[in-house]
Amino acid sequence: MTPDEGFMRMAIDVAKIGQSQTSPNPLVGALVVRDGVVVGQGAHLRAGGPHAEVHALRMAGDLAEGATMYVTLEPCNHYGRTPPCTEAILQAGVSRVVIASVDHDPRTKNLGISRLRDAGVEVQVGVLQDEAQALNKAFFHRVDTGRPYVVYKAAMTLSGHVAADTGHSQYVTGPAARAQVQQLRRNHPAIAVGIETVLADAPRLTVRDETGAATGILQPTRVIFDSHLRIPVSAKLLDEPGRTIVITTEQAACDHSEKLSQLTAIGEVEVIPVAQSAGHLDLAEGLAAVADRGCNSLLLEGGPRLAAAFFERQLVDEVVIYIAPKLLMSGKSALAGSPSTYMGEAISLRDIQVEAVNGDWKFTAAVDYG
Ligand code: AOF
Ligand code: ZN
Repeated sequence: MTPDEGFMRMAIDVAKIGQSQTSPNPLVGALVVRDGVVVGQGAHLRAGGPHAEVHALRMAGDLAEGATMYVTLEPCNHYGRTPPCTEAILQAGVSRVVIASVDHDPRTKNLGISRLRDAGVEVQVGVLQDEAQALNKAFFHRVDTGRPYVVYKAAMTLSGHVAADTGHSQYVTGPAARAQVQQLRRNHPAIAVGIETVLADAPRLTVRDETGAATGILQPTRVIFDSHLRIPVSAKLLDEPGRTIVITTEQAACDHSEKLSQLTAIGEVEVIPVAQSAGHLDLAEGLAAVADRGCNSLLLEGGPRLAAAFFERQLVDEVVIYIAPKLLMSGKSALAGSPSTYMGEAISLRDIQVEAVNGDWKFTAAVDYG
């Protein structure tokens, strides 16, 4: 590992401090290094807060003059919620900037690098680039596609069932796997389910502590896909702390205008009408609305019909599937899409990781639509 890689590794570790709390912004870490000594460090912790470079420069003070900055993402060159980092870097007199990954935000993409170079700063790009890009795969996905990075999560038996025929599902996996799911919810700014799951299971879709109380200042945005606006105004998740977005069709919003105004009168509830095709709402348009509301990623928790519709429209990017070593002789399948005819229709998974979780198995993979 070269000295540059060594410092960039530290900057990546610093960036991780902001994990799951910076959306819609990226994770960014920065170090200011003078004569081989780290004199400043910073992480971006939340949208609207100072950028990583600003924290690091403040800590370094006068020592930033003539120093090297290591930063995991190209310094911004635009006025957003905060002023451009390129100007702060130039003002502090930093003479060399080492960058892991170019920013994809069109307001800055390559412009931060050229601004610094034009001002006479030595700039090196691409040190530990793959790791830095992996860190921000959700942010880059949102900026590149206008939709959140979608992770499908399910817990099923080895026979592929998520519940018995009666709908009974408590519990498929053991306590360790269920605790991991709470952690997974913490890692995503949005959680989505279909209306059938809301009606059948009355889920709360909150991050909870051991006592069952919804905790923390960062509850995920709950997203309900509800083509016909069937959600009852009394649904308990509408009263949970945090924001709820109900995505429905323009037609349903017209047909149920009274319910629509009752729903929007509840605290942090927003109903978003989108276009309709073949009787169902346009999922991609719904996802774009979620991205526009500041969510870099979305955890899709089911049910079987909604999940299959997401896969059929190629909208799932990654899967996290917990498998319990149990066989149900009959039950509800994890996925319920259009009838299939050939094995060749199967969607392939790649980059598979399998992990034992106290008697259950966790299976993580990227989705390959070919
Ligand atoms: C950096 N360092 O720590 C972050 C950057 O609304 P703002 O002002 O926070 O700007 C958000 C954009 O700035 C975001 O889309 C991304 O391009 C960049 N984020 N850049 O140099 C940081 N968080
Ligand atoms: Zn910045």
